[in-house]
Amino acid sequence: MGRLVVVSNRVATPTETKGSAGGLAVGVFGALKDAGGVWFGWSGDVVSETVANAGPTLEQDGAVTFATVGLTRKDYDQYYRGFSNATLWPVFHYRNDLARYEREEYAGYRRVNAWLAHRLIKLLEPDDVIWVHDYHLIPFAESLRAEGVTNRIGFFLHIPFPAPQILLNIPPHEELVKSLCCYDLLGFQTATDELAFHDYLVRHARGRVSTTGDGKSEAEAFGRKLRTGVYRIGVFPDEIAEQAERYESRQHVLDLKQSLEGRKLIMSVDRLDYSKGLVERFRAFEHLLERSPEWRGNVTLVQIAPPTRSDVATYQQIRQDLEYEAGRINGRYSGLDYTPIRYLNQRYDRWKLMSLFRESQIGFVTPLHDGMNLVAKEYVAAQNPDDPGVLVLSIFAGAAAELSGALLVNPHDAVGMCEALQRALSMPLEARQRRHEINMEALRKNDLGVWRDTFLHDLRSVPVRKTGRA
Ligand code: ADQ
Repeated sequence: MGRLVVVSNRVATPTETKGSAGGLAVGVFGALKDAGGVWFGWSGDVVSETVANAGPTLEQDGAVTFATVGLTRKDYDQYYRGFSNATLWPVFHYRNDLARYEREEYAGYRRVNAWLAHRLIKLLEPDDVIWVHDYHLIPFAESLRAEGVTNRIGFFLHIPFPAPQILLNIPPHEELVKSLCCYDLLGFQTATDELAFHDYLVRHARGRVSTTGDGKSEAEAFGRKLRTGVYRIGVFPDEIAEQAERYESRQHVLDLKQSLEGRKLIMSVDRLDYSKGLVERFRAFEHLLERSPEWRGNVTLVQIAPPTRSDVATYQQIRQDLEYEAGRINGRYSGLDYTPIRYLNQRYDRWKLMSLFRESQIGFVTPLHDGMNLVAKEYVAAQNPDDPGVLVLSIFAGAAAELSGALLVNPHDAVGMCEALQRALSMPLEARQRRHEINMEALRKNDLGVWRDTFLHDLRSVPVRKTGRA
């Protein structure tokens, strides 16, 4: 079996791959350790051109090499802050209204992909299998192929793939899809995402799609052939359960319990991002307090949302909007000893989050669009099976296709979300346990290891190309 080469925008540090039970970094690192190989990508540093070109920096951990490069300010602005996060991210999350398109940024995006691919080449061995992750790296395989690389290359998209009518908003949509067709295997989070990609091929690229016996698809477009499939990313539920239980009587949980004074707790944890539906969520909670006076003073929403991408303008706006909403709702319903929304703008350690999830009666996870949403899965896994909380989940999270024990809501329907909260708050133990069991079964059936192993098995089964150029 050849080595595995993982390529992602950011590379986890060797410490991150060990620290957090169940994290994505741990899952991917597991596969790297088994096969031996390289994890390649951006270090997260912005550096001078000389330093960037001197890379990659190599760090060895057993059979795994962590290979990272820095980006220049211009590359960072055009590739990362620009086309990746101000064009692709919003459009792929159906927020054309927040997207901008600049030709120079797109050119920078392609230039950085080609440059990264070139830097990887000297680390490659002939039978390596290459697994590329996410929207920052759509043209990566095309750049490798242009340099004659014939290895098997797979791509997993962590975010939604938009319906063709939405994708058309990005002027070079055709080039992007053509680049995707240079991969041997494309993995999507849900059947809806895969279907949207097929739809584009058939309706806008005169392509063809057929299904293979094993539920996967073969596609042909732009004179290229590739396979596609659905690989739902998961967590390691039993490790999370064990972690949540182990830390449930630590000081941070006791402090929270004491401060709640017997009130019910609704927990939400997200990166501060407009795709996560935070404003809509706060308004739904406001509806609960408005329509159900009996809950005023008796239920608290804890929202943990550390800022991300704070140098992208739309992220500054969402932060302001949320602060305004939290202040407004708290101004309306707070008492001398009661604050309805506790909005915390900071990151928490994973073990702390899991034990806080276990303490809460509701996990309130309501993105407007989300590839999967691992928080929903982590919330379920962290519950005490003897007295589990209820997951209230958006139909627009990829996780909704699997977690049929959740109360599903439409995040655009504030009253509907409020009704789901009412239902969850007063749900009898037996019903909560039944729902929890259904969800846990889904998590165990399709854990992070299954996601990783199935994708890699399928990628290794693809016939090798004879020439680099597609
Ligand atoms: P994200 O948009 O980052 O990921 P999500 O899957 O919810 O979304 O979270 C990823 C991880 O970050 C989870 O393990 C979570 O615990 C952690 N996290 C989130 N908020 C945190 C906080 N406030 N403090 C500490 N940790 C926090 C993208 C896609 C998702 C997809 C994942 C994985 O947008 O749809 O599920 O990749 O494929």
